[in-house]
Amino acid sequence: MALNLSRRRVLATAAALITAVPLAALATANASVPSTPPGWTLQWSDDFNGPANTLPSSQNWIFDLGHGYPGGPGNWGTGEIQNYTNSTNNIKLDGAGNLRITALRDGGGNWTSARIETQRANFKPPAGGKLAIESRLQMPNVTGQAALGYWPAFWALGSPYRGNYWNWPAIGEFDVMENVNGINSVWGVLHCGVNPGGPCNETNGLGASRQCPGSSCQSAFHTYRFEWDDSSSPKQLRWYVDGQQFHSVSQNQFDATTWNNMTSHAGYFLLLNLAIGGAFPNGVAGHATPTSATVPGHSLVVDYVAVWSTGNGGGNPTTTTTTTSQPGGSGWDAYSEIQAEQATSRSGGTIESADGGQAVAQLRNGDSLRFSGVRFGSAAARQFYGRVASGATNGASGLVEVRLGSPTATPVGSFALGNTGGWQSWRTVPANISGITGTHDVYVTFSSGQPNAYVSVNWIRFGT
Ligand SMILES: [Ca+2]
Repeated sequence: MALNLSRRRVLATAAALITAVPLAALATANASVPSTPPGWTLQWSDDFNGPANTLPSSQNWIFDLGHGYPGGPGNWGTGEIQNYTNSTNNIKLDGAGNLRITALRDGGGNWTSARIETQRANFKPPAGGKLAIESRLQMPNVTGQAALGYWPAFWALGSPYRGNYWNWPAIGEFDVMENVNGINSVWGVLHCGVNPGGPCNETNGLGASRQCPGSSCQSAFHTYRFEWDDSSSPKQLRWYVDGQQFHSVSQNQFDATTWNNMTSHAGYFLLLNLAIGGAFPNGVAGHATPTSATVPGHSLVVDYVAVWSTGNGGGNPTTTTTTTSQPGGSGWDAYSEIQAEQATSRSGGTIESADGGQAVAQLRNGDSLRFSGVRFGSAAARQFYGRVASGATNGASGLVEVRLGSPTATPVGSFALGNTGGWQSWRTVPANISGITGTHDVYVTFSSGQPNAYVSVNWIRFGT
């Protein structure tokens, strides 16, 4: 899902290869997340099991709404025209173990559809290990003129994009599956570096495509997989359809800065969406899409999404999937995840297993965490992020505050938190802070007008 403009060169080549002869309309219904192979660990998954005509879990997914992120590029940076909603007309479970994202057009010619992204934004391999991102899905079952403008995608964006929206493509984008205009082909693309040009040849990105094996991408489910291999030399990114590799890039294609900018941050979040119109389908069609011939009502059908990891000596990868800021003689890196349970000192709360790691649970008014020697460097930090959950009842809420140097100093930033859907319903909440540079003792303090626990904290970090 290139965030802007078109990729005509890649596309023209790929389009010329299309012969689109669906072999079968076997659309097998729901399977489920495959069993985890020996040596691998399931990091996260959603099987989309649940009652028919309900939304997918908000514990797993964020619903992107409208025509862009608040403060981000218009039309999601791609020129796509639809309005994203969280209506079950556009996005729902089918009751048979699948998620359906459906593009609709109203009597006025206005298109609606849906786009979701994972709450988790820290998918990356353990150091020296591998990460696999996989989905089994069926593209909208529509081809030819009726499919003009359909643009389904399963993809990942670097976590620093969330809340910033203007740092693409340096933070990295992995397009595991993209398709336009009902063509029997999957595109896999890496976006990185600078736009235009740069090491990823933006705005095209570094991509490849191929027909779906056996039956067409539109007529049947296929399995789309991306692997980030931090264990090979050189390190490598690989794309697969039904187990057949069709694209790869290697670290030695890039300068160190480009590679580090897309791999050394906290990790990636995953997205599923069905766009209508925009630069990619327009570029392939050679004209604007959709057209009056485009037929609404077709769905991207997703059986599951799963993320596995392996490596790091076979230890428990759930504690090694993120870049963790470590205390010690050199203090903490403000821009990596600072684990709450590793606080230099703590007042209140209890350490519990949570959210794929550990967290300080059940914090209440008057509690605090101290992190001694957090290094912000010379670029002013203007964002604070807390990975938090709350099962607070009866409408209780409170503040999560950041202070420098003293637990009673005036807060440099804060956010309010009430019930997130439960004590294990984790979300990353941002707050603006005044520009901070240098090295400071950071205090996270908790303030509420009522006595009960209202927040658990997994980690904190800062951003520029
Ligand atoms: Ca399923």
